[in-house]
Amino acid sequence: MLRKLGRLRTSGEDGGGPTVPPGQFVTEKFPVLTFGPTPKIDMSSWRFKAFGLVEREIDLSWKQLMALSKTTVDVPFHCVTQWSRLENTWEGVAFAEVMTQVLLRPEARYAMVHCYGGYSTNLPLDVLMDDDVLLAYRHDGEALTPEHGGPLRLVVPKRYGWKSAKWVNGLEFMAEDTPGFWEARGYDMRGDPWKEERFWRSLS
Ligand SMILES: Nc1nc2c(c(=O)[nH]1)N[C@H]1C(S)=C(S)[C@@H](COP(=O)(O)O)O[C@H]1N2
Ligand SMILES: [Mo]
Repeated sequence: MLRKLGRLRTSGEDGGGPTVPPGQFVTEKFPVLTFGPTPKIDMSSWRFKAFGLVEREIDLSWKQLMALSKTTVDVPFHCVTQWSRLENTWEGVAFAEVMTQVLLRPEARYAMVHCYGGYSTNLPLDVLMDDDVLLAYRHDGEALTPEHGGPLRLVVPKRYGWKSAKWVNGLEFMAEDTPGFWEARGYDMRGDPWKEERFWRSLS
């Protein structure tokens, strides 16, 4: 059940400002939003690659990724279809921690996040390096289910949900901002929920 948020947190509660971006409804549920089927992923052949504008490509196994240090963040999740789930605890590896394994070429400014199943989304590196961005494998104390992006998904709390790519398997580093799956189909290149950067043209 989606309920309209008629309540803005007052300054007494957390220092002021609304907790929900404009045009969003709050839900306690966790809807599944996927274009197409949930991909079947075999963990023995699972890989995470970094390529494009890197000095050397990397190709990590699950074990290698899990050897990196872990982090937990408590953050909201805002889908462009207007639901916001305000309290989410994600556990995983900080994006910045993954980047300790990658030596970028100086021209790299953006990343295309690639996924099992063929989905992709583009983000600037400065957004990805924020300390609340992670590659998550747990949500609210449970292993991330396949529908929600297990074994591993990106979480970018300060952008609409379509940027939080599920079933991530690679990062492609780029000099120019290039549209991903939804961005090529009318979604905004940036997708900041506080600025309501939803679509760059009306979707048919
Ligand atoms: N690989 C992949 N990642 C994806 C999507 C998708 O279709 N495929 N949908 C996006 C959208 S639009 C949203 S709102 C969130 C939803 O995540 P959830 O299904 O865990 O709620 O996943 C995003 N990541
Ligand atoms: Mo979404």
